[in-house]
Amino acid sequence: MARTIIVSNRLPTKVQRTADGLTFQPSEGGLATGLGSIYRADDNIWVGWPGLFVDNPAEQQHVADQLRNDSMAPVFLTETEIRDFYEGFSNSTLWPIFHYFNEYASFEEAHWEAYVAANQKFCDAVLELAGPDDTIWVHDYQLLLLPQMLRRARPNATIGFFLHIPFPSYELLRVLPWSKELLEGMLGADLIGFHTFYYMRHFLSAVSNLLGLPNQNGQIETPSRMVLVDAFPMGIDYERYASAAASEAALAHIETFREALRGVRMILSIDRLDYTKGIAQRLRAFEELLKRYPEWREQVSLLMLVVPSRDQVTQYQALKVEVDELVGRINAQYGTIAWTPILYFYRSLPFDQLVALYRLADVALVTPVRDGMNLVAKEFIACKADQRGVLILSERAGAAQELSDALLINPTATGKVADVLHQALTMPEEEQKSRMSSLQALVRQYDVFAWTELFMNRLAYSKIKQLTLGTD
Ligand code: GDG
Repeated sequence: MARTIIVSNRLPTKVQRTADGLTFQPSEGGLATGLGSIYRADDNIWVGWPGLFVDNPAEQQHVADQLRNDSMAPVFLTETEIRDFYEGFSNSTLWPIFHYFNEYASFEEAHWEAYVAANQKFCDAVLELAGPDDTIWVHDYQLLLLPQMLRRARPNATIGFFLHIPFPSYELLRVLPWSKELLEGMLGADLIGFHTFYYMRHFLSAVSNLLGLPNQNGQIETPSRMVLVDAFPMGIDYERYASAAASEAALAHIETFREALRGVRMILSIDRLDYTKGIAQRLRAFEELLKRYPEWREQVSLLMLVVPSRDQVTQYQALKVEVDELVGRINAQYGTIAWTPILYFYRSLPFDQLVALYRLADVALVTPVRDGMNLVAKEFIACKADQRGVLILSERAGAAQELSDALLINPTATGKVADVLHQALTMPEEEQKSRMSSLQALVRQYDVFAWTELFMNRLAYSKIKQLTLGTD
């Protein structure tokens, strides 16, 4: 029977080393939930790195055995691969370039070589499991070369690829010395998916400019095959967030948080510590709110949850220092004995506390300078049981293409964001509810299950099309 094999850099299980040995915890990411129904069904499997360095063969065997019970197969990365492939080419070359931070990018030949070798390692792991008729769905920027590698080994396989981050304009992409190889790598797939129409357009123009391959309505004819390109905006598991936010556990947390806030309104911000998320811009906008609208002093706090991320990469360390300093300065300048302007947490919170914060917040302030989609914005919407609350969203997040009833802002326009914050805090309840109900209808309908189904159906269709065109 034909199977589906999901491949991503990280597995949907977090393996961690503790004093008591290795622990295995399901990851709560949207991808894991959305694809859960696929990889756990039949003989399907998810291939990826378990997220930590394991070199002892007995320990590797133990990890593999544990994961196999939950339909996963590990790819073990060496310390050099973690440094050069993951922290190096993936997070210090591709991530900054694809998010328009070209001044942050490094261009190391050794990192590129490690990237090619690591993609080959993932390829070998998939080939060990995949039969010639299996469907393979590859995810994200760490594995751009994998579709082509798989295609060479399995010419008839059905291969899908989805990019979770933006695809940059041709002018940015061409900065990369390896841009052609990366595009060719992606073109090994039958179907290539992006979050938005704009990313798709950038990709198509790069393929045309760099490889000389034109397209017709998102269909690229390569010398050997037809490749389909399309936009699939990713959704969330809406019901999971909505029901968790209405649960007893969440309500108990909300009560505790509400008491601690003592009537002070709350603006919420949640993200990984990443320079793409506009955290410093957000802090400056909140400071500007306190400056321009002094009536909000002692009346509103910014609750900022920042989840540690990629702390081995230099720019992330520098950003941590910048954010710490900004928070310290603003709190020192405006804080009083009774009120702390910014409640700042550098850690991740358990799921039921997270949804309690979403439900309690008056405003969600989502200000990335670039973001493929941004699921936080959608999760906030799903948690708003009483439809009160306002979403302020950067127009540079993929999510802004869909969530037009949010208050859309340019994150670098500090003064304007402060004005929009004031607008959100004073928005009549009726308007809040009418905006929120249309946002909810949209996020509920296009959830992560709909997204998965749409992609898989289109992938199956792309294969049928290949066969009827006889280009296979
Ligand atoms: C990439 C793209 C795209 C955060 N803090 C806690 C916590 N989270 C969860 C959120 C959300 C997830 O992390 C973050 O997802 P985002 O989509 O906002 O951002 P990235 O991590 O950058 O994801 C992005 C995404 O891929 C999917 O394609 O949308 O553009 O960059 O689910 O809830 N979860 C818990 N505690 C926390 O403290 N439990």
